[in-house]
Amino acid sequence: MHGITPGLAVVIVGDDPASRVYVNNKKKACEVVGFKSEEYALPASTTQEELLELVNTLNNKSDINGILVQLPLPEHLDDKAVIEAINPQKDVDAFHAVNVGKIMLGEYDFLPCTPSGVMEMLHAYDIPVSGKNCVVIGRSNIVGKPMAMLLLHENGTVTICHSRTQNLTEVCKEADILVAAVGKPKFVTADMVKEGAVVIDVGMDRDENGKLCGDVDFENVKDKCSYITPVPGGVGPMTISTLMKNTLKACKIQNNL
Ligand code: L34
Repeated sequence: MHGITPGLAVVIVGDDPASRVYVNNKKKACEVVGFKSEEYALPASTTQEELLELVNTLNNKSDINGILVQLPLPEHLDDKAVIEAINPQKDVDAFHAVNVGKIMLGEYDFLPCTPSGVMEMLHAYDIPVSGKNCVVIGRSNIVGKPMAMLLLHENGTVTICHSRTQNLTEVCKEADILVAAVGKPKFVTADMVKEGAVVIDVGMDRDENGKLCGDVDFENVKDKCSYITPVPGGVGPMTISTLMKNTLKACKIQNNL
């Protein structure tokens, strides 16, 4: 309509095979929706200075509306400093402190892709959040913490569990909506799930045979709950669709549309 094509830059450092798959899926999604995507694949030996310089270049590139530095970065790189170097208006992950702060206040431009994708799924299936017991397992800045905040914004009664939580099974059993973001294969077992609960699996793990699986023991939990997301084919694709939405929004904001 306006003759502008949204542009996403994806930066990947090193050769983590899982990251490679996710980045490829993001590029494919850009193609499907007609966005421009640029990939910057840097060697694992990249220095902090080189990475910051690339981010700076992308901040100043007018045809790039969104910048995403795929995490995790190799050990010697400081992911926090890299994220803070991204122009908040181009931070389509919503990881920058400015965007995280805005989310806390409930006035944001972007939401982090995975939690936002989860909320969209709940909406699509008309699953009410207001007043429900929502339990999030995991407290990462990328998933657990923002997930809890989004559920809270929709008036859920939210509990965040983590490695020091006592009586985890009892707490999880109270959940009407249980979100697993632990990073441990099949961590959530049937005894931790209330009959009829909604179970959201954010995990991207490998089972004992090296097969992709989630944080939830799907086979044993599926008959107990009312809804459950599969891995693959659940939260992952939603993460990517939110990224496309955020990139479009960034483009609109940057072009005053
Ligand atoms: N900066 N780093 C940054 N932003 C992100 O939003 C991510 N994340 C997480 C890891 N690091 C990041 C992702 O992109 C996780 N993640 C992600 C993205 C896509 C998929 C999974 C995780 C995905 O496409 N999953 C497919 C299966 C993939 C496979 O076959 O291995 C699925 O169907 O779930």
